[in-house]
Amino acid sequence: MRTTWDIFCNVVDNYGDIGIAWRLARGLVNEHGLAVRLWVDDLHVFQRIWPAIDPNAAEQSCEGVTVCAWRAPFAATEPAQVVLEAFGCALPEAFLTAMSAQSPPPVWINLEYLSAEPWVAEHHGLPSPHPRLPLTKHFFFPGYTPDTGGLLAEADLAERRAAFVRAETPAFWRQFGLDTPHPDELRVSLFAYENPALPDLLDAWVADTRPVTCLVPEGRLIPQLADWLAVSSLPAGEVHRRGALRLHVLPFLNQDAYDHLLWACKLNFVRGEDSCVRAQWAARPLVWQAYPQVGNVHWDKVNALLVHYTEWLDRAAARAVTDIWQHWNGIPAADNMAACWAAWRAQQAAIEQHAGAWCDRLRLAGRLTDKLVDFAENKIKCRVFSNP
Ligand code: TRH
Repeated sequence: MRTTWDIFCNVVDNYGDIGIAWRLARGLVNEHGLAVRLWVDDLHVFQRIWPAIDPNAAEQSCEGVTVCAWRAPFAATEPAQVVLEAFGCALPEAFLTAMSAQSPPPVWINLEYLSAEPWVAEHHGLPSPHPRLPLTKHFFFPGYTPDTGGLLAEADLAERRAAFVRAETPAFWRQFGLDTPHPDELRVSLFAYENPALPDLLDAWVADTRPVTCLVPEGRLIPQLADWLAVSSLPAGEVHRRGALRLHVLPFLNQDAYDHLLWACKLNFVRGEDSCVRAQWAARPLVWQAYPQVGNVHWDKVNALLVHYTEWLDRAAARAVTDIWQHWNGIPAADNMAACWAAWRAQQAAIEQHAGAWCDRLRLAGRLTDKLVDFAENKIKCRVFSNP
């Protein structure tokens, strides 16, 4: 019989929580044949990254996953064998009680946020008993090294990307009214939070000696871009030119089409967590903007990933990558954006080459879905033996 899983996702803001939960749910069904129920408290946000989702349905089947609206009060439901709480979203009290009434109780896992910081490996897999109920939650930490929970990636991701790149993607560009890029042209995708460094970056692209085409999916950056362009609105489909820069606003894409954009561009500005990992798997250079946290805690995350990412780069290229990432995240040590961009351009070839090698190294961390399934199946076996 197929092992059953319940995944709970509370959409805090943005798309990362549901983006990761959805990717994970699809992977568990497609690659491991599990029966997965995904509980989501905001189906409207879900629909943005996956348009087939009906935001009004209490229950629907999508890509083999049973998607349920997570509403309060939570209706009585029999818990699955494995219950995964995405990012400490706090399970409904009634559901916890139902879990504790089962014998043996479900395997309870909290999926944590991704970080390259060294403490992650020490915390991965640790148990935490519930203060009242006979339940134990386990912390599962994704990460960049083999001693962590690894990274989300489909088993066939590299092949799908290679096939897309081999096809040279003219059809992909045509859907946005764009030609295949000129060899001299730099196509950049830009997905970011509001950022004080943005105007200087755009100015640097305007002044570039070679053409830069920037593709921006609709979202939080649009008002800031409209200000910089001095236009009152900036709907999807608009194109603006300033010096060497051509700026295109794209519609917000579904999660798979966004992957194609990352594969098709020569440089990707990404943010948060999921797009950052996808840009790394794209084997293209990236600039990451971490999700801003109180007290600039996110700077540690940026610097920790930089340590890994630049380890095998030569000094000048490592400096160029570090400077532009740090400047983009507001970390004070970095130079001004014009200088960062000039240095990045000077090292572009080395950085491009490194992006492919980095992808090979990432595989050593292991695939999160495989590791999560192993973790849960081992716990299930232990319970069967201790509850004959
Ligand atoms: O949207 P985000 O800023 O999400 C954030 C982070 O995950 C952060 O860690 C978390 O704490 C916070 O939410 C609450 O960035 P992220 O993680 O890259 O997620 C974006 C998702 O949206 C990802 O799955 C890719 C998807 N996406 C599309 O499907 N279409 C698009 O056009 C774009 C730009 C993104």
